[in-house]
Amino acid sequence: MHEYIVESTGCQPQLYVFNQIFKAYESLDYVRRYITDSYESKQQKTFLDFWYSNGDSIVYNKYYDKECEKELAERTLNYDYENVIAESEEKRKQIWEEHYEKIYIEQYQLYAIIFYEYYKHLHKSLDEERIEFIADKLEEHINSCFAEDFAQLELLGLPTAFGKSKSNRKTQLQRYDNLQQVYSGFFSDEEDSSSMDSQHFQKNTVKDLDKEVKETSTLCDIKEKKIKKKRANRKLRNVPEFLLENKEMMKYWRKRFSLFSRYDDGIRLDCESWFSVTPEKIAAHLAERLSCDVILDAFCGCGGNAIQFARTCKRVIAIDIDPVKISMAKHNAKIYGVADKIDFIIGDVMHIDRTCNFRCDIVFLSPPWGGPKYKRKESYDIESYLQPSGASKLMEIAKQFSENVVFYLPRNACIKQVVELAGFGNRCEVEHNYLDSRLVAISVLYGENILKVN
Ligand code: MGP
Ligand code: SAH
Repeated sequence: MHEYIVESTGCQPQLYVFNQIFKAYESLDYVRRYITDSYESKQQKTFLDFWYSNGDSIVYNKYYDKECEKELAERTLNYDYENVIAESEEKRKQIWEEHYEKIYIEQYQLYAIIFYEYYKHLHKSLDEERIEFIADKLEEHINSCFAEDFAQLELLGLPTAFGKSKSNRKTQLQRYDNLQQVYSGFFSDEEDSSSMDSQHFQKNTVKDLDKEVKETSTLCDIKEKKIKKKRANRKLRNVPEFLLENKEMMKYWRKRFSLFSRYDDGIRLDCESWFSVTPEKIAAHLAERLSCDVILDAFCGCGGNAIQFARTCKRVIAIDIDPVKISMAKHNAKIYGVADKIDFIIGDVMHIDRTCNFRCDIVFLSPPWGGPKYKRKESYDIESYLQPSGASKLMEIAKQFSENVVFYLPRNACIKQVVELAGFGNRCEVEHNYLDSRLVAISVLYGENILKVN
């Protein structure tokens, strides 16, 4: 196991994706080498990757004037291309110069929390499951390696459970007021500090940001309750009856636009789909990642994944056992204008007609997890709890159609089982999908052709 890859989108809710490659039955030495790498340098490296690939979109998303954009687009229609392009570039440059440092610091603060959560999750899941290759002595070693890093973060006041229940929250958050503070003493890793300098942030360009940053440090302001959540008095209109009847289900209604950005255009969902659908940003990210000619979405439900796959793949085969879901999926796909790229099939994945003999590039599996109660288990057993059968059986079926298989699984899935599912000596890539600071689910990629790191 090694290698982090991180991705994100630049607007709310922000998607963070951390990837980790694992090899089934890896040697002890290999793991030891991995865990002795410092937390700080990993955090710094992945943050920089994140910033270099997303920083500009985050800055522009926040500051690029929508009106100005509209006006420029109109002028493009009037064939004023050259001036429009020059003006637009000038404007972007100006926005970047004015705001990037402030946004950098804000993003750094958020990122540090999310990465910390991710790291804790990763270690906990490896540790708790006592993955075969981690012997008792190694466990001690992990603790001693990371105790210092974690203690340092605790000292900085970074909350350990941001976004979760109140009782878990720490009340204080370190405010970094300028780039020097962000880096002073926090990152001791020489190699990484030098790469920082060489790439972007020459210290002599750092301005005094005191006032400016304090005003815009959103995270701190939320924590200090200066920013109040606006949603309190919103009326509940057009809420489906079955959601109103069940308090637990109302949280899914509140995040309906995160599930489908075009929810208000008439998206249809039944009860099971409300809690099972893959949020649009995660589905879109997976679709980008798995772009290919033909993809099989074997448990398509109301179409959360299938719709996004249709945007990046030439053809989608979408199967579900429930005819109601298939009809909703068709309807929803029409709203997104992609229905003609999807072949909808009502059928039981466990009994696909073996004579139909089709192949596809990738098989995507997001089976039922047993309802929202899946999270009551400390560690989710993917061989016993997944429906309609255990992960190994599902993998066996999927492999009839392609060597490349992707599972969408609960965030508390037993990592030992997840890795072993790759088969002896094979690799898999575990993606942790966060929306803002919440770990929503993990996606696991099997098959050398679709792994990111070769
Ligand atoms: P969740 O844990 O029920 O929501 O589902 P949330 O808000 O993270 O819960 P909380 O208790 O932390 O507040 C999280 C995500 O998991 C959903 O958006 C779905 O994408 C996915 N999901 C949940 N369930 C129960 C299923 C399921 O049975 N099958 C599939 N394929 N996905 C599911
Ligand atoms: N990824 C989907 C949600 C899938 S929920 C989305 O984003 O919208 C899991 C789905 O699996 C449910 O819709 C359920 O009807 C379907 N299902 C359960 N057993 C099945 C089986 N044996 N064959 C095919 N589909 C099945």
